[in-house]
Parts: sequence; structure tokens; C-alpha cells
Amino acid sequence: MKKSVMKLPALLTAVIMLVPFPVSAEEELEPAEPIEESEWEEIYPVSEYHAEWSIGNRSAFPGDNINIPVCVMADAEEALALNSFRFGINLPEELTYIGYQWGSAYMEMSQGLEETNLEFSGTNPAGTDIEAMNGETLLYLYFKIPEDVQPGRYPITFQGDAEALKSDRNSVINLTLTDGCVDVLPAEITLTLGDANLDGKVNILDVITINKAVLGKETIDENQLAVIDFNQNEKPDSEEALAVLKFIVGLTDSFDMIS
Ligand SMILES: [Ca+2]
Ligand SMILES: [Ca+2]
Repeated sequence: MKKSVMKLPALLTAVIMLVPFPVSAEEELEPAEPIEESEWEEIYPVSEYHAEWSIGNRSAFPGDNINIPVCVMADAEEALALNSFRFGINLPEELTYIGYQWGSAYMEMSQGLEETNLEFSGTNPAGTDIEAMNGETLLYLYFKIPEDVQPGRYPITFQGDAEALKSDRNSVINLTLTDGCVDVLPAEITLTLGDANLDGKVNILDVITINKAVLGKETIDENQLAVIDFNQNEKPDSEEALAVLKFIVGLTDSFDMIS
């Protein structure tokens, strides 16, 4: 007896399901509610990333042909793969700009008419234009150092309004732009041990240069490495900065203590 009572609701449900439910054509074609602008961020929260684009530093002699790398670093893959970007680079007019190389990445770019003002931009809705690995060189700028240029520092700087955008509307990429330079050395130069910035003197500025290079905040070239790489491991080390410091304050008169 109890069993047949239990079965009754199941039977009713089956009967109800067989009866067609009236749905009007109008109701069927009702479009989905559009997502309001104000709701979008709630559904897809804004992600913030940080990226650094940096122009390298190099020293060179008059007559040299050089290239300056432009590197990218970021805290997330999302900040390395960009669908849209725009930046400009100010070139020193005293140096002869030859051209640039943009790796193998596909891009659409425009070049400024002035050789002292390069502009790069790309937009590609179907894919990514900038897609790099962390620390990778994205771009090389080529220069010829004129024979008659004055020795000194020639800055190569980003234009401050650079933009890095991801196609995904809800990500924000905060950019840090680090400028670079070419240090033109006197045609005749004597490389002096410890003179990391190659200005002909050994002083605290050289300790700072080495420490910055150790921390990766400054790149040093082969001439600079030649005068500070006392332990011959082909990279700057903090003990080399210390050795130069000891030399400056008179604690030692040679750099032979590191081998
Ligand atoms: Ca120096
Ligand atoms: Ca070293």
C-alpha cells in the first residue's frame, strides 16, 4: 500500500512533462541582456600588470658602428604579449642614426620622418604584435659614431607618452620607461684598471658604476668590463666594486688581490 502512494508523484511529473509548454515566438527571440559598462568590471575584474621597457647604454669610439638594444621586462606574460602599443624614441642628432631591427615579430610600424624622432606603433586585432620573453631584446637601434663628434654622453630617450595596451579591455599595463645613452669616448683613450666609467679617473663614480652593473641597473660594455673584471669571470661582481673602493681610500694599491 505504501509503495503505490510513493509512486504517484513520479507518475504525475511524467504526465506534466509530456504536455507541451506554450512558448510564444516573441519570448523565444528575446535577446540576452546586454552587459552594462558598469557591470563589466564586476564580471571581469581589472588586472594590473607592470612592464619595463629600457634602452641600453653603450660606450663607443668615434668611427664605431654600434647597436643599442631596447629590452622588455614584465611581471606577467599578459604584459609581454600586446595587441596594441605606441612609443617614440628621441635620437641624439650628433650621432648618425642608421636604422633599426625589430627581431622576427610581425608588426605594422610607422617611422618618423625626422631621424631624431622614431615612432613605433602596432595594432593587430587578430594576434599579438609585441610578444617577447622577459629580458629579451625587442629592438636594436643602429648608429655610426661620427669621427668628429665631441666625447661625452648622448642620451637616447623614450617619449613620455608611450602606451602599452592589451586587446583584453580589462587589463591595465603600467609602464616604466628607462632611457639609455651612448658614451662617446675620446679617440685616444688609455684603459685604466678600476676606471669603470672610462672617464680617465678612478673614483667613487666607478664604484657606483660597478654596483649598478651588478644589480642590473646599468649595462657595461667590453671596454668597461676589461678594466674591472679582476676575477676574470666576464661579469661585474660586488667584490670588484669593493676592490675599487679599497683602492680609492688607500687600503690597497693594486687590484691583484682577486684572482
Ligand atoms: Ca672613472
Ligand atoms: Ca668579475
